[in-house]
Amino acid sequence: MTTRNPGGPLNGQRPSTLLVLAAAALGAAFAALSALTTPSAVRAQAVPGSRPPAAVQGDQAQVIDRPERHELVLEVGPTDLPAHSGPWQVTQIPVQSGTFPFDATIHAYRVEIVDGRGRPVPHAVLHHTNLFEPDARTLFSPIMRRILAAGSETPAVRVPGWLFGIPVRKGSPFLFMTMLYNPTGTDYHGVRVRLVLAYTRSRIFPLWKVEPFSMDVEYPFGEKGDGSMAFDLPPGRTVKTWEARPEAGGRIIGMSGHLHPHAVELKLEDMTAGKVLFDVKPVTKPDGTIDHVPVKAFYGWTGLGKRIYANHLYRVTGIYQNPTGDTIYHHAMASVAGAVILDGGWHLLPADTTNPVYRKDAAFIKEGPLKGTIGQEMEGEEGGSR
Ligand SMILES: [Cu+2]
Repeated sequence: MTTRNPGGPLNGQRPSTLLVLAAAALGAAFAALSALTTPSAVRAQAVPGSRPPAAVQGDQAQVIDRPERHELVLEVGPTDLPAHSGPWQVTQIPVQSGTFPFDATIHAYRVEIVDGRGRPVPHAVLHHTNLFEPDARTLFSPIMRRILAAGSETPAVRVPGWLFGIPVRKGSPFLFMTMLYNPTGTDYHGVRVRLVLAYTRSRIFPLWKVEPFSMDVEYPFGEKGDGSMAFDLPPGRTVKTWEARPEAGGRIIGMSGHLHPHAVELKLEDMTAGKVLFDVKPVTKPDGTIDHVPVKAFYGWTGLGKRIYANHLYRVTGIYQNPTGDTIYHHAMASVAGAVILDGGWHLLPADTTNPVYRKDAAFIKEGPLKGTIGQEMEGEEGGSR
């Protein structure tokens, strides 16, 4: 959503930025985790296979365990992707559901995309993918739990499985959403998307089970209430904030965020204690666009993590400086994301499915990847951490 290019492959239409945000933010959460350890991110690769195409155009994701590789594969599709198609020109795969087959923690994930003959498809066709857990909520908002997310630019993310992991539980449901398009000049048929989760099943490891979190200045649904997290930038300075109390206390072990061009600062404060927990300026490229938002890992002599308390109020702030004389519409986003060790050990934060905020979020998710409003295209989406 950073560039205005109505003639681009996405035809000037903007998918739900709520979900785009989730992809960026959860990538940031994993990036924060990996910053605590030796980063060993490797480029996501499609693994060639020779599965015949099967008709699975229902609403169930296939769940395939690869026990020898400690990988759980969630697969959706097939669909066809004609060359030079925006999201509105391809047949999107509806949101698919499934259940986790066993208790595990996830410490790495990647996306594989293959065509009907099992050949790899370029990751350029993936706009974003999200994994939700309907029975649970997020730490700072009663919306549905976001387990992880990825976009085409997301490298495979990996942290040591003995050290950290995000728990999933046997029998708990998930929703898997994928948005595809095809900016390339090649037609792809029978395309399937696989979210490959590297898991640990151990009574001892990982040492820390963590919960991802994010806070956006436009939470929960944006100023127009349509799920769009993008806001307008009038000339000069714009400051946006959102405040919430977390559902549980804990220790934040790492953080990053997501910003667009003209952003100057992003911070998270404990308003109750009057403390700044995170305060960064984006790293920009020579042309002024965002290269990345710094990743901060919190550990040192005083121990692991920065404390957050359930009875404290937290504020996320995004600051922009628009140097042009004109308002830039639907331009800006600002969110922080990270990973928390919950007090008392990891526990599910149960969803209150009667909460109106939960219900509205769930309705947006079930509408599928094209939910959202007409706006700018998001080819220039950037600024998340890698
Ligand atoms: Cu964005």
